[in-house]
Parts: sequence; structure tokens; C-alpha cells
Amino acid sequence: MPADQHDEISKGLAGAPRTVLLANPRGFCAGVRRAIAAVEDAIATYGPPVYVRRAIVHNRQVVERLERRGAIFVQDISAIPEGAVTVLSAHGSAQGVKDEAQRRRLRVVDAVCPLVAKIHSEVALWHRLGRHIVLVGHLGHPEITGTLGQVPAGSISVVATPQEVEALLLEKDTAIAYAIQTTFSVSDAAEIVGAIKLRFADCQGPRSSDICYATTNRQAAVVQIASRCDIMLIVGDRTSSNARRLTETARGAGAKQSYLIEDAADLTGQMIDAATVVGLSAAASAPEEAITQVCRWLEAKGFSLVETPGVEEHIRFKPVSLASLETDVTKSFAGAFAAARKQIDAVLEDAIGRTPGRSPRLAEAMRLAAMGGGKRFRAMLILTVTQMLGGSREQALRAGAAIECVHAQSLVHDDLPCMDDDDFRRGRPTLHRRFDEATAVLAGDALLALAFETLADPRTHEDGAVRAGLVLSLSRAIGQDGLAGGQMMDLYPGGTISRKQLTECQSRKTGALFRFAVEAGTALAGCGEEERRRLDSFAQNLGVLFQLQDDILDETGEPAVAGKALRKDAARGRQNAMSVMGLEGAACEAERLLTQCAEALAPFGPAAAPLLEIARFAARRDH
Ligand code: GRG
Repeated sequence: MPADQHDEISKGLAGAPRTVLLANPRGFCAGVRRAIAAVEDAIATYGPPVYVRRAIVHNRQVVERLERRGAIFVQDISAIPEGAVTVLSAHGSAQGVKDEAQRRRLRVVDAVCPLVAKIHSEVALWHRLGRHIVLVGHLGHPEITGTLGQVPAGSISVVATPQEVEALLLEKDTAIAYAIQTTFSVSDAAEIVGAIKLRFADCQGPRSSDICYATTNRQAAVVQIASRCDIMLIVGDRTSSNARRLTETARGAGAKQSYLIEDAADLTGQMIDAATVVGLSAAASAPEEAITQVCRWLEAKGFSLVETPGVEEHIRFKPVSLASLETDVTKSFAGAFAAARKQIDAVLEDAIGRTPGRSPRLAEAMRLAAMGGGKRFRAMLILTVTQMLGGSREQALRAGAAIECVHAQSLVHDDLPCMDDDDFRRGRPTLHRRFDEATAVLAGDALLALAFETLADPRTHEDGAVRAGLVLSLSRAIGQDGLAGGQMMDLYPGGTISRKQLTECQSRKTGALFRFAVEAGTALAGCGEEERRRLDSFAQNLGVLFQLQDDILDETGEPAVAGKALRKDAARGRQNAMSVMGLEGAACEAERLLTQCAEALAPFGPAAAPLLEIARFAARRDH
């Protein structure tokens, strides 16, 4: 751009240099940061979806960003499935809301701003001391609704102007206490409190102002620059009380014009054409990206940015504790896995046996392949589904042992030099390394046969039709449409594979056994068609999710933790989720699949919590 043209643009109509005065402090406060982090932490720890009652803070962009990560925002507790992880908003919630959440057995964390929580306790104390409370605030704002809900109805009167104080139907000798909305205008509140004190002789108030430090500092910073500005821009959401107060404060303090904008998209040339000095501030709930966007837009119009001095904020709140989200399920999860491992090993020891006359070498190889290692994930699935549907644990343990035999066989064969050629598995030498290839192949064969023998044994289920059904399902799960077919797709992809082909391969190679596990649970315990369909959808998503996480771990995991060599696929030029969708794409897909698992389980309510925990484990596992 020619220098003279640039000079034209960078000056206002009057020809003076154009400046943006940046108010300090501006943007996010400690309470907003803490509330957003609570939702993010809950999603990271427990997986999506995490339900949030009402906007966590009043900002559309913040809400949409959290939605993309897996938060679901609802207006009412009744819209949240029983047992779901739920975050209550920073504005604070009425006691009735928390009671309802408890009735619905939601796993709740309260992201209420500690400064709002302080008002809740003050109000409860004033009420206990027999004082009527006059609450300075805007009726209908969620903070006021939450504060009203801390004490019985009728204990608080809400006022927003001195005239409303005058109009209160209370005797002048009533014992009064007042409280103020944290985001109220500092100057308006001073006037209203003056009117309260004038009208009621017996009046008590908070020891320190209820208006929060962030509101106070942001309003003061706007007052400091407003009279020098042709226009004042406040970045914030229209639903945000503190944003609206900043806009009014700017006008009241002498800014010729004052606009509330969400981001740069709300700006027009007309707004700033005549302006030489623009003031810029942002609400406590406005994200930094929106403020930066506005700065870039103004810079492009020839404005230069000037930071103005202001109060430095050092307030940090302790993060919201997620401890209340821990359920008995979470706590006992590791214990349940350990117990299952022990019991499955006992069934396998019995099934493999030590019968004289049989090859001790073969039995030893079978034991090494199938026992004393592995997470027992597939067996746990059978046990958990059977338990949820009220079936027998003894029978589920037998079906669990059968599936672990098949799984062990597939690992033994997968590790052979003709397939993946691995030396380590479950932290020890692979079977063909420990023995030889022939023994490994035969141990695999014998384990496969043992799986069917175990399923067909009357001890697995009293009804022969159920046993035959199990045998049929397992046959299908490991054949051309299952493990063997999936492994072929993996070994012989026939060119660059699409995302669809990848999913098809994953659901055969890995998912088919997961579907069998869940189906076995439903067959042993018995269940309705709709339940069976939902659980199958859960299993399909879980299987692909499990394999996806395996691919992610192959790229990012620790060999010592995984107990096997990693980063082999890339080294051998083998296609997997990494080559098809990249690490970030795979991580996003894993989150999506976890959400699908949760959705499939939602109608089962809290009874499905252990299954959901299993899915979360699949998505977060490091081995
Ligand atoms: C069963 C007839 C038949 C053929 C098998 C070799 C083969 C054909 C298929 C390979 C299937 C395979 C190894 C898929 C990978 C599945 C996977 C992610 C294994 C890791 O499972 P984990 O993490 O292992 O549950 P642990 O050691 O914990 O049991």
C-alpha cells in the first residue's frame, strides 16, 4: 500500500492519528476461568457427554466451544439422563435444582463462582438470624434466581432502583440485611444501598462489597478512559449482565457512543468512521479470541493499540473438585477388573487342566498364552452385561474364559513372523519366541477348540438352544466376517484405504469379539429386543473405539507400559487410523465413539454406569 494512502486510512476524518485505548483489566475473570475449566476437566476425565445446566457463563462462543468438545447444555435438570455427569453453572443454582439433581441421581459438580457462593451463605445466615433480605439485582438473572433459591420463598425482596426500595411493602422498623448481585453497577448499587439505609434503621450488610472484584475493576477501567473516547466497544454477550453494565458505565462516564459487540463480525465501518479514539473493553465472560479479533479488525482500519494502565488482578480460585463425580463404580472399577482376572484364570486353569497323557508342552504353551496376563477386557464385558441384566456370574465367567481363549489365540497368531512378527507381548516373549512356531500355532488351535468346548458345555447354560446360539455367534465373530476377515483386510489392504474401509477392518478384526461379548451377556441373562439392539450398538462403537485407541497408543504410548513394541505400523508402512485420519482426527473420532456408546446406554440409566465406565477406560487406557 502506498505510504500516503496508508496515512489517510490511519487517520480519522479529522486527520488525527487513530487510537484504540485498551481498558485494563478486561476479559475473563477467575470465576469464569474456573467454571470453564470444570467442564473441560469433567469431559477429559469422564468423557463426553458432560451435561451443563444452563450456559456455564453468559457467552455464546464459550458455550459453542464447549459443545464441540462434548458438553450438552440444557435448561432443566429433567432433560439430563439419570446418572449423567452434570456441571452447574457459574451463576449459582437454587437449592431446589440441587435437590432435583440428587433425586435423578446425577453426578454433579457445582461450578458456582466462589464469590456468588459467598453471597449464598450470607443470605442463608441473615435468614437464620431472622432478617428480611433486600437483594439488589436484576430479577430474572440466573444469579438472582440462584440466590433466591437459597432460602424459603418470601424471605428476599429484589430491587434494582431506589424507587423499588421506596415501594417495598415492609415496615420501616423491619430488621433488614442487604446483598448485591456480583455483576451490578457499582454506582447504581451505591445509590440503592443509600436508599435502603435511609428507609430501614435496622439494616445490616456484607462485610466486604458483594459486587465482585472483576466487575468493580472492569467498570473502573472503563470510567477511566470513557471521556476520552469517541466510541466505546465492549466485547461480550448480549445475555451477559456484566457486559451490559460495562456498556452503560461507558455511556455514563462520557463516551459519546457505546456498543456491545460479540466479536469483530458485529463491527461495521459506519460505527467507527467518525471515530479517532476508540475505547475497548471486554466482559468477564468474553473470550480472549473475540477481543483479539476485534483488535485485528481495528488495526486493519488503521488504528494503533494503546494499553492503558489499570489494576493488576492476581486472584486465582482453587479448581472445582471433581471428587463428587467419583461413583462407587469408578472406585470399585479397578477392583472389579482384578477380581475378574483372578476368577477367569481359575476357570482357564481348570479348563486347560493337567491331565496325564496329554502333551505338557502344549498345555504349558496354552497356559502361557491365555493366563496370567492381559486386561481381560472382553471377559469383563460379558461379566458386566450379564450382571446388569441379572444373569449368573458363574455362567458369565465360563463364557468370559471362552472369549479370552479366542483372544489369546488371535494374539499368538498375530505375533507370528508370517503376520506381525512380534517378540514381546504382555511384557514377556511371544509364544513362538518362548517355544517355537509350531507350538505357537498348535497352542492357538487348541485354545480355539477349548473356547467352543467351554461354550458348548452344559455348565455354561442349562438351555441347549442358548449354548448353540453362543457357538454360532462365536463362529461368525471369528470367521470371514470377523477376526480372520479383518486380519486379511489389515494384511492385504489392496491400496490406500478409505476411512470407511478402516472402520470395516477395525470392526471385524477387533469389534467382532466385542459384539460377541455383549451378545453372550444378553443371551446368558436374557433380555428384550430393544435392549439387545441398544447393547449391540454400544458394542459396535466400543469395538472400533478400542482399536482406535490401540492405533493411537501405537503412535503415542510407552512400550514399557503397553508391554509390547510400539510404533511398528509407521515403521513398516502399515496403514492404520494414524495414516488415515492423523492423530488429532483419531482422537476426535474416539471421543465421538465414546459419546455414541454413552447414548446407546442412556436408556438403561444408572444400571449401565459400569458399562459406561468400561467404555471410558477403553478411550483413556494407556495399555
Ligand atoms: C480367531 C480364527 C481366528 C483368527 C485370528 C490373527 C487374527 C486372526 C486376527 C488378529 C486380531 C487382532 C490381534 C486384533 C487386535 C486386537 C487388539 C486391539 C488386541 C489388543 O487387545 P488387548 O489390549 O490385549 O485387550 P490384552 O493383552 O490386554 O488382552
